[in-house]
This record gives sequence, structure tokens and C-alpha cells, in this order.
Amino acid sequence: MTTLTIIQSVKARIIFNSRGEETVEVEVKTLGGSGRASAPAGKSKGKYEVAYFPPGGVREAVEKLRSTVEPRLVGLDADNQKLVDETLHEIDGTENFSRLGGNTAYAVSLASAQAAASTHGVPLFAQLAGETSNLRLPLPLGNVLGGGKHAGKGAPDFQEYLTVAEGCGSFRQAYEANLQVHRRLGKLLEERAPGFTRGKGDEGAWAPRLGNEEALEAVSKAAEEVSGEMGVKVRVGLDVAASSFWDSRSKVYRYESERRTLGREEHMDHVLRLIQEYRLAYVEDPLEEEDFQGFAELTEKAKGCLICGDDLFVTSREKLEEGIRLKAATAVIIKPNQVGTVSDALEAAKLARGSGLVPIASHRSGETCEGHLAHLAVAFGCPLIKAGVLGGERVAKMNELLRIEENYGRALPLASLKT
Ligand code: 2PG
Ligand code: MG
Repeated sequence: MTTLTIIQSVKARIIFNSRGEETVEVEVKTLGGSGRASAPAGKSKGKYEVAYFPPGGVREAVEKLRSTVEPRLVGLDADNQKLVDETLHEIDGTENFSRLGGNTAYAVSLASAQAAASTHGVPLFAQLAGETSNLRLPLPLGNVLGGGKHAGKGAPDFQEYLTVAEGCGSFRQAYEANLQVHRRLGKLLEERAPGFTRGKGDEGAWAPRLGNEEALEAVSKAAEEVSGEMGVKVRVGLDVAASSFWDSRSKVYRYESERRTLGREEHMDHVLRLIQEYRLAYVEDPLEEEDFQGFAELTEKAKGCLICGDDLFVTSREKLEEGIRLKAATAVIIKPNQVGTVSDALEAAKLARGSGLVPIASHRSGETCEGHLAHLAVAFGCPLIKAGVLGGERVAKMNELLRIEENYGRALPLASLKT
């Protein structure tokens, strides 16, 4: 019998992401199906992420796909994700995908998985998870207000103000709660933020001219109002993205919007106070990416609030192992293009779950209009997905989860913040 999942071709083209930057899109054809996937790009990147593209950029990536990747992958079985991904590592031959580019590898890896799924006529999440009995629909954690590297001067230093609704009966309701907060916050900001033009940052979150804490107050108020109206509990979180305002030479955090600097201890106390005062459910990258010790101290003190590592772990197995050993966090961001392949990301998520950390599937600030991340979140067993609230490329992930809920919702209960 012919195996319909054998790879027949791997083709690449250059497309644009939501920031208008060039990125790579890959199409993989098997005998019985096909898959298409593209790679996103971060702006506040972790220092230890893999290289996105070869030295010659996206053009070299496309050329390499034609000359070295396609000949090696044709004839492999797309059902064997591990082998496809190991082959990508082999072709590259470096520790950080610097020859092929992690984004190139990721687009191929994901397109191949999609091709296998389409050949079998199963959804991508089922293809990747294999065993589907314990899967859940993730809760959406979405940013409604943003600053840092995703917005212009005058916006808060903290990169993302996020909300997540507890006590919802469906994924749809949880997403609607985030949409409602985004809307309500827009109105509040018209009253509170000087010169507010309804401008948004890279991820569709409002980008007002406001101090860090004023912004947190506004988001908390909007969340409270929506909670009351919808009969759910909308909790608030932050992605501090602390590396982006850490001055490694002077060893201080530079709060540009407040025109002040805070030393490491002061900054830590400040974040802890915000966690307690605003009963935050979630804080990502509260400290700069090398400060495992600081993360551990904060995790110890901030009981009840998820402390999540993004730039800290860069979805890397080694970094995550170190974090687990030091008890540096209670959650980890899983961004497949930080490591380059679907298998690497899956392994990181598994390691996290096995060690009691909450894995969170995450978009990048420069995204394409695909919904694959929704499937990865389900397949990786992530109780949370961070993929924004508004903007076509963000809504694409949410809409895909609505489709998954409609078609498979009975078998996939909604996750909770505690799972
Ligand atoms: C983050 C991400 C996504 P970027 O820091 O969590 O929100 O930003 O993709 O720019 O790294
Ligand atoms: Mg982050």
C-alpha cells in the first residue's frame, strides 16, 4: 500500500507579516494532502532565541529551502514529525539554526504537520497530540493595552496589560469577555488619557499616553465592570517584558514613561506591590532575562499569581530545566519560532507540564493571518493561549478556536486558570 503521507514537494515564498515585514511561507505536499504555514516574528526578542533567518535574510531562506531542504525532505513520511524535525536540525547543523533560520525551520515543520493532518482528514491538533483524551480548550489571555517595544514614546513601559476571564461556560464567552474589556477600556481611555487618538500598538492593544500604574488602574476598572455585567471574573495580568527597559550597564530598570530609574530590589518590590494591590493573576517576565534568582524570589513571594518566563526560557529545554531546578517560575511561554520546530516546542510544553509549570502558547508581535497557533495550544496541553484580542491576525487564532469548539467542544472542556 502506498503511504499517502510521503512528502512530494516543499515550496517557499516570501509573504508579509502584520508589521509589513517579509517572512517565509511554506507549502508541503504529500501524496494525499497538503499543508501551508508561515512564521511570525518578535520585536521584544529574548537574547537566546534561535536566529530567525540565515545571514542573507528571507531571500536566502527561500533559496536554501529550494536547494537543500526540499531534496532532503522529499520522500520522508510527514507522519513522522520527529524525523522531519531532526532532519531540519541536521541540515542546519548549528545549535541555534543560524544557517537555515529558525523561522524557516518552523514554517517547514508546521506545514509538514498540516500536510499530514490534511492527508488523514484530521484537525492539526489531533495529528500532533496523538492521544486526544485529556485535551482541553485553552483560555484566551489577551492584551488590551500595550506599551514597551510594541508602542511609541509616552506609552507605558510595561509591554502588555492582559485579561483572562474565569468562570466562563465556553471559549466563546471567555473571548467575548476580552473583547468587551477592550471596548470598555477604549471608552475609559478617552476620558483618562491625554490626547488619546484610539491608537494601537503592534498587537492591537490600545497604546495611550499613560503611566504604568494609571494604565493598570484603567484596565482593572474595565475588567471589573465587564465582570459585573457578564457574570464572570475577568482577571488582570501583565507582560512586564523587563529586559526591554533593563539597563545592563548601570544595572537599573529605566522607567522612561515615569522618568525614573529603579534598582533591582526596588523594581522587584514595585512589581510585588502591583501584584498584591491589583490581585494580578499573571505576570510575565517581571525581571530581566538573566535574573533566574530574582524570578525565584518573586515566585516565592507572589503566591496565587502565575509568574511566567518568556525571554527567560525562550522555549528552550535547557533553560527550562534550569528554571525548574531553581523554582524560577510557575508558567512558561511556548513560542515555537523561539526554538525552530514543532517537536522542540512540544517537548518544552511536555517538560513544563510534567514539572507542574503552566505552558502558555503564544503569538508574536509580528503575526500572519493563520490560525495554527490555536491547534498548537490544544495539542501542547496549554491551559492558556496568549494571542491578542483585536486585529485580523489576532482574531484569526480566536476564530479558529471557535471552530474547534463548535466541532470538538464536547470532547474538549474549557481549561481553567488552575489546570
Ligand atoms: C512577548 C511577545 C508577544 P514579541 O513578549 O510576549 O506578545 O512579543 O513577539 O515582540 O517578542
Ligand atoms: Mg513576553
